[in-house]
Amino acid sequence: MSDAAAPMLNPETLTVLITGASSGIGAAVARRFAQAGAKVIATARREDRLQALKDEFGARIHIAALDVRDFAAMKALVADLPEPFRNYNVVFANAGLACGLDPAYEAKVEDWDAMVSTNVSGLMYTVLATLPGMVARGEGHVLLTGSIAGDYPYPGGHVYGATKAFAKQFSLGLWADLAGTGVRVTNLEPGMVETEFSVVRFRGDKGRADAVYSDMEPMTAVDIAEQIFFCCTRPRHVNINRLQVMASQQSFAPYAVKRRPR
Ligand code: NDP
Ligand code: 8X3
Repeated sequence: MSDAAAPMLNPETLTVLITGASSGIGAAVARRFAQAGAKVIATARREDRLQALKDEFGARIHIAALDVRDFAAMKALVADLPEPFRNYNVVFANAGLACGLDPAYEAKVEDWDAMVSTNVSGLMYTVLATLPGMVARGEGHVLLTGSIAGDYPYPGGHVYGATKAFAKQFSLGLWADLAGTGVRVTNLEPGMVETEFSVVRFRGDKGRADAVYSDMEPMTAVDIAEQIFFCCTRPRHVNINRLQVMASQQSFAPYAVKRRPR
């Protein structure tokens, strides 16, 4: 037994496949790894945003416009990867969204369907399309973007929180299958991060989105990218199962008590 810490993984040996790379956390993770010399496969629906990444980093980035809700498209992505990107060894399954913050009894079924199809089905499709290759190669890492909302409920969070609870339990189940295969699994569970998340949740209402982060300091996508980078570059005998992070000015809601009117 040695007292010396094992060295971190060399990021230049990593090829990182990212969903939701056009914005926010996914875009910051793409930049973090590309800047460190990794190769990056950047995917999302908005191709112009992906092209901006490609323009910034050139041959180190492969881009593909796709919708994670389309399993055939996910499988085609993996099958058609150009040679330098074929042996990806990190998958960051990150694409996701919240739609609305209305109470459950006023919610729209379209919003619930959008969250389940993206955050649950899209997550499953990403993992199922990418996992066999990494297991066959005996090397890889799957990271899911969960959320504190998967542990702690809040008013209006109903289906969004449930999709993130799925991510947490899914990651634990994956790890039960993957331990010993050389493929690691991490569920990252952030609290408030200022990205386009709230603009999307409030259907483009920028004023309402900005109010979420007013008079406090939320985390940034770059903060989260640093945590992902940390998880991925631990030596191979170390697996971080779950990593939960909050902004320093965020904590848990007190128990709600609905008192009788006097
Ligand atoms: P953004 O809205 O900035 O980014 C979301 C990303 O997901 C975009 O790149 C978007 O790309 C992509 N995306 C959405 N739907 C699809 C789809 N159907 N197919 C492919 N890509 C899709 O928000 P964040 O960066 O904050 O969100 C990233 C993840 O982090 C989400 O899973 C979110 O739930 C989670 N999260 C966010 C927190 C926060 O406070 N911001 C906290 C905890 C978790 P495009 O529209 O181009 O397809
Ligand atoms: C996003 C964080 O607290 O807005 O997953 O649900 S929260």
